[in-house]
Formats: sequence, C-alpha cells, structure tokens
Amino acid sequence: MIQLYIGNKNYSSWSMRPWVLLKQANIDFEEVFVRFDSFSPDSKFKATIKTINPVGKVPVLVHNGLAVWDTLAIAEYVAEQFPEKNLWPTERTARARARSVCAEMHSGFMGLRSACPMNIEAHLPEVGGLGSA
Ligand SMILES: N[C@@H](CCC(=O)N[C@@H](CS)C(=O)NCC(=O)O)C(=O)O
Repeated sequence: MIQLYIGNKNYSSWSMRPWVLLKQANIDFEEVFVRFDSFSPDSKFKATIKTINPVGKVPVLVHNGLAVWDTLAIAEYVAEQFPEKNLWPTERTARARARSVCAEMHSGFMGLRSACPMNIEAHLPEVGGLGSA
C-alpha cells in the first residue's frame, strides 16, 4: 500500500500535486496528514517528517519501505510503478514536451508563486472569486 505524507492541501500546492495525480489515476493510497505548526528546525512538523524524509519536507511517498520525496520524483516513481496508467504520453516527442512543461512549472514561475500563494478556500469577491457561501 502506498502512503502519501502531505501537509495542508489548501495551502500546499506541493502536497496537492501528488495527491491529485494519485486520485486522478485512481491509484489506491493512504493519505498521512502532517500538520504544519512551523518549519523551524525544532517544530513538531520537522520532527515528524524527518523520520520519513531527511530533507524534512512534504510531500513524501512511501512504498514498500522506500521513501520518495519531491513532487516530480514522486510522479516519475508512480509512472514507473503503474505503466498501465500511461501517466506520461507514450509517443516520445509528446513525452519530452510534457516533461519540459512539468519541469518548467516545477522549478519556474517564482515571481508568480511569491505573489500568489495558494489558498483554495480564500474568499476574494473583490477579484471576482466566488469563494464559499
Ligand atoms: N521541491 C519540493 C518542495 C516541497 C516543499 O517545499 N514542501 C513544503 C510544504 S509546502 C515544505 O515541506 N516545507 C518545509 C520547509 O521548507 O522547511 C517538492 O516538489 O516536493
């Protein structure tokens, strides 16, 4: 059984990514929620996650005792484990293109990320958001 250690999906787009991938691909997994109290070295979050991932970050996928961290590495691992899901395009040039786009999204857009941190539950009528009632 796959376990996915993640933080708050409302704020952590990193956590959301492999969660969406696994859900979308219909792959069975156990979601293990690790609360963000703080990211300081003496936080409960760090103490918990460092028992799984030496880097001390979520998301982390654990499968048969192997811990895989970093969203792209997790996606690649899942794609290899479940080839029948065709997570990457089968055609070589389309696959290269898809990987380029994912890598760009993964490591780029720093300005956008800083200016627009994720908050799915935000209520922002002043910018046209519907929010929740
Ligand atoms: N490159 C990593 C980034 C993961 C990441 O930054 N996760 C944040 C959660 S939003 C984290 O755990 N931060 C803890 C810290 O920075 O100490 C990935 O793709 O998974």
